[in-house]
Amino acid sequence: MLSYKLYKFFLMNLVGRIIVIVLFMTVSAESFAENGYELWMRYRNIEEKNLASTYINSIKNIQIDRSFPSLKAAADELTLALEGLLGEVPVSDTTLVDGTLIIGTETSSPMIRNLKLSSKIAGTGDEGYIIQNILINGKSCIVIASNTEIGALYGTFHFIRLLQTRQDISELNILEVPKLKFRVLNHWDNLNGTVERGYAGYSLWDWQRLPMYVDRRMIDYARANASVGINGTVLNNVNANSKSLTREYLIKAAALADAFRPYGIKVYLTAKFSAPIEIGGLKTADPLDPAVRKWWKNKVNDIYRYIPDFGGFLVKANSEGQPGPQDYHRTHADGANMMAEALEPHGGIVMWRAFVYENSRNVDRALNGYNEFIKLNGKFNKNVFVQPKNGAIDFQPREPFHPLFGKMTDTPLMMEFQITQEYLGYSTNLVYLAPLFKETLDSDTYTKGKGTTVAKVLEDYQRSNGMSGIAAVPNIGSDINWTGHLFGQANWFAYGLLAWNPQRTAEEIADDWIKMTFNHDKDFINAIREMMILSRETAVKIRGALGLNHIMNFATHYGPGPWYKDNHWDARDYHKADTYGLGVDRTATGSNVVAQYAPELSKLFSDPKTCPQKYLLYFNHVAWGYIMPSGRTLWDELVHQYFKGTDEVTQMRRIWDTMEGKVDAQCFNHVKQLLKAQEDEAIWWRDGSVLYFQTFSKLPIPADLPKPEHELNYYKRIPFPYDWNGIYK
Ligand code: GCW
Repeated sequence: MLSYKLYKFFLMNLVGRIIVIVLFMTVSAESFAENGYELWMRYRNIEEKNLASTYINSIKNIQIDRSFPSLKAAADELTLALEGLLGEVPVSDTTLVDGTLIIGTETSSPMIRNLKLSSKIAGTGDEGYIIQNILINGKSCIVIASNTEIGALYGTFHFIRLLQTRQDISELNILEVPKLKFRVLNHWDNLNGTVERGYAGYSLWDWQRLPMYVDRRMIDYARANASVGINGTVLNNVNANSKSLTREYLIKAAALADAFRPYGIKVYLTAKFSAPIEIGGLKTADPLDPAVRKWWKNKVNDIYRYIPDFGGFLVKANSEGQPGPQDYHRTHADGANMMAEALEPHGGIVMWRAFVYENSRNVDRALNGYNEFIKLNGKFNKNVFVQPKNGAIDFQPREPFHPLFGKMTDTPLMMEFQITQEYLGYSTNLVYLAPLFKETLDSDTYTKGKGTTVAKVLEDYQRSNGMSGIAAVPNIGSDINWTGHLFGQANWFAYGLLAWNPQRTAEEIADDWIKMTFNHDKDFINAIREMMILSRETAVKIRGALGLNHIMNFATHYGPGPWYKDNHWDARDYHKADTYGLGVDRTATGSNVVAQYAPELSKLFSDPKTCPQKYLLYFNHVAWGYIMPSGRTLWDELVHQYFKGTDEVTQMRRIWDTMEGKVDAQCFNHVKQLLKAQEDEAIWWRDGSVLYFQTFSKLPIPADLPKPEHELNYYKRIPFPYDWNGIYK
């Protein structure tokens, strides 16, 4: 009754109406607060008046042929960007004026054809582009030209990035070609909508409503990927479900492929090795069985009927319980080649994962992947990639590069990184991953002499094997800001740019991302960049100092667990703490993982004096009293690392706290809350781990450091409510 009266009051009364309008405006303002949905494609008005008018004068007329889908996508993006950045959209006609922006290929644009840029454009390959200021008939123009429409779209995104980061666009002479051909995201999305190790809500793929309904979000996903050059997406989890290969699901996947195509993104699927049995009605999945081979051929032909540019399969076989060729006493090569033969006539590829290990406490897991695959070097079809993770264990905060890099001389390797923070505090923690990616890519394998970096190894396969590639497990989900943590967006962004060009630095990528996501205040940029760069080392100090790894809670992969053990798994296998010291002996006196590396590295890693400190305990079992380069004993250094790590998180939190008012309030509070949680968790890790290792070292915590507040058992018992295994298995 009361509400009816109020309603009448508001409608009938002038003051009431004004109140309604004000209320509406407040609510609208609130709902337009920034929630991170736009990602780095945040096209806010350029406030610097002079710069904005220079840009406006340089972009007065856009000439682009919208009848090509990728060029239409480029034109749409430019419209959106220029409207946002400059407040106006240039005309689009055929007149040539000062400030004409010409975008396209020699096929799509007669103007580009007439410019005689052929030899230059030829050097841009299938996906590259040039961006250049050119005087045409006395008019200053900017030309974005390429061999393919997708190249022009990438060039357009690059051009928009120049504006977003406030670059001078009067003397452009850019030629970009991606260094790696396949730049892929490996989603771990399940058909029931959950995401394995996904911490940003549920899967983006709406299997129920596809193909009738394709959400606008699919286009925004494609835009984001294209803006950083990602050109492939594996839709489903490597812990695969055969159903994804049934007609019902292929039709749905085809709808996604159609949506992504203008953005240059190919769709891939995971292939469950036992699919011929599960959905094909066969009795076996033996890769040498003719009926099985035929089944895969037919299945692949079928897929191409729905998705004519289907990318291929990603396969996890004989790993963590997944079926595979070894179930039939065949090799990984037998399995991969069977699928590769079916895909080859269509131009598809196989990405065969090298993440295999014997689930046995007697074997050092770091040995397995290399041993299994090195003997198959050169035995794979030419359209097969073997895909190792960046390190031999499992996406740890820090691991040395996987020893297969540089050693698989005759079979191309495709890098697999993880963007989702499975071992790095989920989407609660701010950890900028570009330094991690760079560390691996820049690692020198020495396999063809000094300077044979992992990046070079990956790139060289393009010349030797005609294909090169990189993949990453994304952190993307249905959360409104896509990645759970706003700063998680930076990791998606950084992965894309590094996949395009592994030479780029973590710092310059961070700078671009900050400018595109937040603002252009120099002090803000410097402080946030510093915080981001520091964040990875900070995470390592807390979760894997001095080369420690895999000492998290095993059930959840969240929080500390150096004490964790069950029937199959014991964290002590990964840290080997005893009264003598700490670390895993992987030298010749131990599991001899060092022998899998080039002799230069093997020698370096085998001696605690020459082993880089960051890998010390990965390769060596070191005495508690061993004197570290700092002059401290190993024990004191370890404890110092834990304390330094937590201090750094506090520092990060404080830096962010000073940014109030410099970023949107909603974003500010989001990050502020998460940094507080990160700080609390760092203390949990620190105190729990220090007290646990102390039970072996029997040494006191250095006098200059505070003592943990509680007993070890307190930290061991801290529950983690989000029991991943309980929910999804
Ligand atoms: O470390 C493990 C993860 C699994 C994952 C696996 C893999 C997809 O805990 O969740 O399964 O790695 O990479 O295959």
